[in-house]
Amino acid sequence: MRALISVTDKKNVDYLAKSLSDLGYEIVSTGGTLKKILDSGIKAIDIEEVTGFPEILDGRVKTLSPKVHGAILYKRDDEEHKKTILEQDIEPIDIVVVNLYDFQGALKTRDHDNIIENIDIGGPTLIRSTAKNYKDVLIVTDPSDYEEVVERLKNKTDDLEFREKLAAKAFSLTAYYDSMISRYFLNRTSLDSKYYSLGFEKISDLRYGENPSQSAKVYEDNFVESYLSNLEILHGKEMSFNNYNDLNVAVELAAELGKNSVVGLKHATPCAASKAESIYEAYIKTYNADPVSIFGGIIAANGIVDRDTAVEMSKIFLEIIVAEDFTEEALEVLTEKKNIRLVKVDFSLSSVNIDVKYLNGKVLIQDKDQAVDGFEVVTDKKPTDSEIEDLKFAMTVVKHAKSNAIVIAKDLVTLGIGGGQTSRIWALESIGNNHPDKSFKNSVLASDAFFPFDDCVTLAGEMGVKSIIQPGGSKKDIDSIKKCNELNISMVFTGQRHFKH
Ligand code: 93A
Repeated sequence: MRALISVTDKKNVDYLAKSLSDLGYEIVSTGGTLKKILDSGIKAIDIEEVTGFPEILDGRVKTLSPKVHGAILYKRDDEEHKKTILEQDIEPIDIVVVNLYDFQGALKTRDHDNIIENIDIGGPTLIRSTAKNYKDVLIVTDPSDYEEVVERLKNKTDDLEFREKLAAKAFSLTAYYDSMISRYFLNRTSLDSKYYSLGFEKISDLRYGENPSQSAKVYEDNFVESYLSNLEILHGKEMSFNNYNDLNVAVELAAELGKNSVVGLKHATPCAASKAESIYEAYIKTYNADPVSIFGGIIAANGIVDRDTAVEMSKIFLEIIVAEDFTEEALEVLTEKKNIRLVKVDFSLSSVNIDVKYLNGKVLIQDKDQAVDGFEVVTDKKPTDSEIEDLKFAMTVVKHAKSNAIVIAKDLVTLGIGGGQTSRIWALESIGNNHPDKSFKNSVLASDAFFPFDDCVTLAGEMGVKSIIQPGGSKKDIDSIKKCNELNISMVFTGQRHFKH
């Protein structure tokens, strides 16, 4: 009986080699792995003795030999195969233990030559050969399986079901590994390939999905470094499916609004936002902008939460506070609340320019909606400088609200956000209805898409709006422009629609 061991992650390999050796397996191994095994005082032979060929090309060719792959791939119950093995003087291999060159780690070095060197060829080939012949040969790719493998071999419970599971794990590893390599090359060459594999690593099971009846998991996209890559949960229960989804939107918006902005969010749509001189000031403004919806919501702060801010935040029930960081004193205040989640994200990392939607058997992949940029004044009246700041602010917020969406803002604070409405005028009406006591005098308005009629302008004028930003592009733009001129409202067109569904 023979076991071939060739691993980059050498964790517990001595335990495994010793156990297999004790069970009567002859250990065959490659360069670094062999050294580690021999150094632990376990008997093993060099792969070169099996291949009859030295490791060449700096180890690029070590196990790529018919002596190795014949030993793995031959079907034990096939007379022709058996004959061939005997004729070719090939000694069977019964167990293959492999894990791969650290391609993911090499990506971080951003050194192309080093990355190329870390593309494992022989390893995946061993894995695929063995997993294909899983009925006869055991494939072990995960060090956390070593103990179970040894136990099952000892008790002779390494049944077909177990072997097939190990094969499934092995093929999912090589598929993941290849998808990382393919993304690296597609990225470099900007090739629009016919085939596209993303490749995700599971980081945890979630208690449930969007609703308790749905099961769910969370995976990491190791190919990118973005806001949520180094997410740290400093306090509170584990994150739920909705927590992740909501937090992502809140962070994206706070990042786009910039330093010292604070976003309040519920059900993946912002309910209030502001940008100020400090996180404290921004939090107070955001809270006051909608003290109703924020109950049980998420606060994203693009900056450091200090003690005073924490005291204010602790006055209401919040699901999550996500921030660039928290001072020690702020943590003391906030950790007194058991149910709140305190999360740290790195706002200095960038957003990932990819948006994926899985439909029933179709996958839609698009670029992210780009930042708000540039506009053209279309009315007689021009917006003032401070109105321009507010218009850009409101457009940034409306971009992150569900369509149809309208945002009214003033002095870099939202006065009302109407999102997720099936009619545009309802989005605007809902702002007035939801904030009955609020004055919208001298405010600005942003719309995520054009006005099909002049009804929104008419209502905005009645509410006290003085300036409007919208993409434009309706056949009836002229009606809205005329109405603005009539009501002495300035209006700008961006030419960029921001639907979000
Ligand atoms: O360079 S390779 O692609 N060529 C090979 O023939 C080969 N065989 C095994 N890499 C190869 N391996 C890999 O070497 C294994 O996948 C394993 O990760 C690694 C172990 O090398 P060492 O034992 O020298 O540390």
